[in-house]
Amino acid sequence: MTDVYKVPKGAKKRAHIDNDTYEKWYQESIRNPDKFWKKHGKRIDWFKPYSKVRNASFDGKVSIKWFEDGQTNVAYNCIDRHLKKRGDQVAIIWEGDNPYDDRKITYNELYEHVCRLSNVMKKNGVKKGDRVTIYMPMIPEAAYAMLACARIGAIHSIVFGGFSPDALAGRIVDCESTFVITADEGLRGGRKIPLKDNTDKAVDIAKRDGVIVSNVLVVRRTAGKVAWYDERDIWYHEAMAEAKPDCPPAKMKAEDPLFLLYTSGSTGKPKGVLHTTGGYLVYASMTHEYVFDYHEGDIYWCTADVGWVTGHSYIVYGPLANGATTLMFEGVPNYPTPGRFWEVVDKHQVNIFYTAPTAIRALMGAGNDHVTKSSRKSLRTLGSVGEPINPEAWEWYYKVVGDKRCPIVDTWWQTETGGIMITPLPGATDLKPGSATRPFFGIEPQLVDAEGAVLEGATEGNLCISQSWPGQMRTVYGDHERFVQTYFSAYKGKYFTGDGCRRDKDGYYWITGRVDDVINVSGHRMGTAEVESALVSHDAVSEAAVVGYPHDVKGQGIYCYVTLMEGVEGSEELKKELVKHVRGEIGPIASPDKIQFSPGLPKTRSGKIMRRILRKIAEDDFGSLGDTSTLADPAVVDDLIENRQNRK
Ligand code: 6R9
Repeated sequence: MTDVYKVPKGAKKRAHIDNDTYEKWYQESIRNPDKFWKKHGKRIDWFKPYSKVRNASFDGKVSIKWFEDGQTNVAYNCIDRHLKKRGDQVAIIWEGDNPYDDRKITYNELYEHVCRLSNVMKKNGVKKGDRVTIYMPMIPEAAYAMLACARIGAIHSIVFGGFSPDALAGRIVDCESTFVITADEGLRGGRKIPLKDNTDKAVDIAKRDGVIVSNVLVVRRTAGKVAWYDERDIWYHEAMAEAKPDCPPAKMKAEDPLFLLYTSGSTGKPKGVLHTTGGYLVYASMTHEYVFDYHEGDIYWCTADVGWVTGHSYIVYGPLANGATTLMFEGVPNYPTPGRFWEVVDKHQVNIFYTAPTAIRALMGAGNDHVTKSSRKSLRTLGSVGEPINPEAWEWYYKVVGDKRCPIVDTWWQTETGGIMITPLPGATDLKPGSATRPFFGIEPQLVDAEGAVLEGATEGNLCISQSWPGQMRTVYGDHERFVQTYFSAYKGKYFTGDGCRRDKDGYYWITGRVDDVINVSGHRMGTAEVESALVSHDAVSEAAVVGYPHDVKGQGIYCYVTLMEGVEGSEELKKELVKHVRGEIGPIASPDKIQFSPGLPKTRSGKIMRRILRKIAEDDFGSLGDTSTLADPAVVDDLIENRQNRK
C-alpha cells in the first residue's frame, strides 16, 4: 500500500484551491476569523447586510451567534437568486428506486413547487417558528418540503424513514410539532415502507403524550392503500393544484432557526440539534464548493438520505445555494444489482460522487466486475463520510472506482457541526488512505488528554474544536443546559466532539472513532443506551448492556448482552423476538447483530457495568481484559467468555 497519494495534476490545475492558497487562507481564517468570515459571509445574498460577524463564547452559558444583525432567507438563496441566470438549468435530478424511473426539475420548476407548498402550509396554519416534521422517502417532494419550511420560516425536523412509529412519535412530541409531511409509502430496493401507516401510529402515540398533530400532508408515491382521516389528512397533489404559484420569502434573522435534527448521544433520548439560518448556509455552501471542488455545470451526487445531516447540507442546502445540479437517489446501492451506483453515474454523467464507507465495503465485496463494466469517465472527485474508512476500502475506491484519477475527500464532521470540518481539498491536499487529513478554513482542532491538557505535535487524544465556526449547532432544542453539559463541560472553553483522534508528524488527522457510548452502524449513529432501553422494555428482559464490535461491512455491529427475568429460558426463538422488538421500538437500523444471554453482567462493587470488558469479549479479544480487580463477581466474566457469540 502506498502511504501518500500526491494531488493528481489535473485536479491541481482545475481546482479553486491549491496548496499555497489553502495554507494562506487557513492561516488568515485562524489569525483573523472576523475578517475572513466577513468576506466569505457575502457568498450568500442578504436582504439586510450584517455588520457584526462573530459573537461566540464557549464558556459559561455558551452563546453562539454569527452575522447576527443580517437578514436573509435560505430558500431565496437556494432558488430565487439563481432564476435569472439558470432558471432552466436542472436543479434536481431524481433517480428512482426502479432504474426506469427518473425526473428532472429545473430551478424554475423548483421555485413553483416550493412556493405552492409554502402556500399550502400557510393556508393550514403553519407559521414562522412552528415545527414541521418531515417523514419522507427520497423523492423531490422531501426537498420541496425542506425549502418551503425555510421559505416561510417554519423549522423542519426530518425523521429518517427507517425509524419506527415510536421513534417518530418521540421526535414529534419533543418539539411539539403539529404538522407532518409524509408519503403513502416509501420504496427502497423494491420493498415498500409503510410511511403513512407509521405516521398514523405515531400520531396516536403523540396524542397520548399530549401533542395533537392537526394535519398530515401526504404525497402519493406508490398509490398503495392507506387509512384516511378526513379531518386531519390532506393529499399533497390536491392541495398543490389549488395553491398559488408564488410566495414571498420570509425575512429571517441570521440566528432564526432553520432546522432541528435529532441525533443520538451517549445518554438519554436523542437530542434535537438546532441549526440556524445565516451561518449554516454560508458554511454549507462554502464547504460544498471547496471540498468537492464544485464548478458551475457539474453534476453532483451525494447518496445519503435527507433524514441525516449529510442529506441536509450536501444534497439540499449546500449544492442548491451554489446553483448546482444535485442528484437525489431513492434506492439502495445493490438494487437491482451491485452495479447500480456506477450505472447511475454513467446515465447522468456524474462528476462528483459522495458516499459512505459501509456502501463502499459492501460493493467491494460484490466484486470488481460490477464496477468495471461501467465507464465512470465523468467522475472527477470522490467523497466519503460517516465513519472512518479503512485503508483497504479507500484503496479500492481510489483504484477500482476512480481509476486512480479522482482524489478522495474523506470528510469528517457531525450533525452538530453542520458542515465538513476535517477534509482534504481535491487540488491542495496529498492524500493518505484512512486519514481525513487537514482542517477546513476556520477550524482549529485540538487534541486533549483525559485531564484536558492540550497535546502538541504527533500525538493521540480526544478531539476538540477550540473556536466557533459559522455552521455550528446553537443549542439542543428546548434544553440549552444539556447542550452546555454535553459539549462544553468535559473540556473548559472547547467544543468536545466525542471522537478520538491521532495527529501524525505531517499534521494530518486520523479519526479513531467514538470515545463515548455512541456506536456507528453502517454510518448510522446510535446510542448504546437507546438499544438497551428498547431491550429492557421487553417483558422477558431484566437487564441489558449493548456495545459495538468490528463488523466487516457495517463498520460496527450491535452486540447485546441480555439478562433474562427469573424463570425465563433463553432460546433462538427469544433472540428472534428480541431483534423484532428492538426494530419495532427504534427501527430496522437498530437490529441487534448478536445477542448473548448472560446470567450476570460484569459490575463494579458500586454497580457500574464495566463496558470495557464487554467490548473486549464482543471483539473476541479476551486475552487482555485489563484490570478486573474491581469486579464484584469475577466469575461472571468466565461465563461471558465461554458463551461469547463472536468467535473468529
Ligand atoms: C456527518 C455525519 C458523526 C460521527 C462522528 C464520527 C463519525 C463521520 C467521519 C467519521 C471518521 C469520517 N464520522 N465522518 N469518522 N471519518 N470521515 O456522519 O454525522 O451522523 O452525526 O455522525 O460519525 O464518529 O462523530 P453524524
